[in-house]
Amino acid sequence: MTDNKARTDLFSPARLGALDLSNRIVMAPLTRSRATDDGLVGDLQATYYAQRASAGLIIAEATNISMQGRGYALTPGIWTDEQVAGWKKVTDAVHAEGGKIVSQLWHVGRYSHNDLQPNGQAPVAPSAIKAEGDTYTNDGMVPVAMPRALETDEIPGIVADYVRAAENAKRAGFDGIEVHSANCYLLDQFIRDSTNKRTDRYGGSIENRTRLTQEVVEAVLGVWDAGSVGIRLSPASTSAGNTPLDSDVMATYGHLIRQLNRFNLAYLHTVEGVTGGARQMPEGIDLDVLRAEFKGAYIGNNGYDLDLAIARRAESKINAVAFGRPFIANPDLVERLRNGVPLTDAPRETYYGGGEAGLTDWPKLAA
Ligand code: 8OZ
Repeated sequence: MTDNKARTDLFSPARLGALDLSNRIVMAPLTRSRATDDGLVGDLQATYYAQRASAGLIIAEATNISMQGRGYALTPGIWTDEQVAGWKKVTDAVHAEGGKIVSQLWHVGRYSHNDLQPNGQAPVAPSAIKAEGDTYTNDGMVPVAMPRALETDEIPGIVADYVRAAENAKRAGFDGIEVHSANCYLLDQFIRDSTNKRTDRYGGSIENRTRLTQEVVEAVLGVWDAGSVGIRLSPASTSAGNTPLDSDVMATYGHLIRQLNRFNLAYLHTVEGVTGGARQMPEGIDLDVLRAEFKGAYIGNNGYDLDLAIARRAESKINAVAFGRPFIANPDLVERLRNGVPLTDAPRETYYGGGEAGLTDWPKLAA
C-alpha cells in the first residue's frame, strides 16, 4: 500500500484476533513502579491508563503472576483478590473512555532477589545461572541473586500460577491477556540455551526449551478464547541481565512461532532489537523472516516513530505498532501523531517510582 494509505490505516479501526481496536496504535507495556508493597494498583493507575485510552489497545505494565514471579519492588501483581479489585478500577476507567486493555502476565525467573521472594528464598530459574545486573528492592538497587533451578515437578505449579492470573485478569475486567515470553524473564530463560542447561523435558532440544511457553499458552486458553490472548517475544534482546542470545535465534524462535500458530492467538508482539535500545540486528538474525512465519496479527515494537510505523505498515510488515516511552509524556499520543503535533519527552527520572508526578500530570493538548 502507499504511505498515504498506510498512514490512514494506522489511525483506522482494526481487529487483532477478537480484539476490536479503534486504531492501530498500541500502548506498550511500561513498568512504572508505583504499585504498593502488596502489588496493588488503584485510583492512580486508573487515572493514568484512562488518560491513555485513545490508544487502540493498552497493554498494561508487566504484572506478576505470583510472589515468586516478582523481580522488582513496587511492580503490580494479579494473584490476590485485593489486586484484582485494584485492576478492576483500572479496566472500568479505561472502558469508560472507550479504550481496550489487556494484562501482561509476568514471571521474572532468575532476575530477582531473595528480598522480593516468599520467605526470603532464592529466585527460581531453569538452571542455577546468575544474571548480571541490579534490581530494585525496598533497600534500593541490589545485584540480582543466585537463582536455584526449578525441579521438574514444580513446573505444573508455575503453569497453574499463570492460569490463576489469567482467571484473575478476567475477573478484573481486562479485554484479554498477553503472555510475557520476552526480555529474558522466566519463559525466555527456558527458551535460550544460554540460560537453560536442563536435562529434563524442558531442556536440551529446541522442542524442549520452547515447551514451557507452549504449555503456558495452552493452559491459559482454558480460561480465555485464543482471540483474546497475545504473546510477546524478543528473540534478539539481551535485556534483564545482559542475557546472552540463544545460539541459534532463527531456529529456536522459528520453531516456537510455528508451534504457536496452532493456537490462533490474537497477536504476536515482538521487540525488534534490544528492548528499549538498538533496532540493529546481529548478523544472521532477520526478525522479518520470523514474523512471516506467524499466521496471525503482528504488533511491531521498539524505537518506532510515526514514519517508521507508516513505512512498515505500507510494506505490510506490521498490523499494529506499539509505542512505549512516547506514551509517558503524551497521554493523547494518538491525536498528536494524527495531527503532527510535536511530542513531549519524559525525563528518565519520571519512569520508575514516585506518585502522580511524572505519571498522571502530563497535559493533553487543548481541545
Ligand atoms: C523495565 C524495568 C523493569 C521491568 C520488561 C517488564 O523489560 C519489563 C521491565 C522493563 O519486560
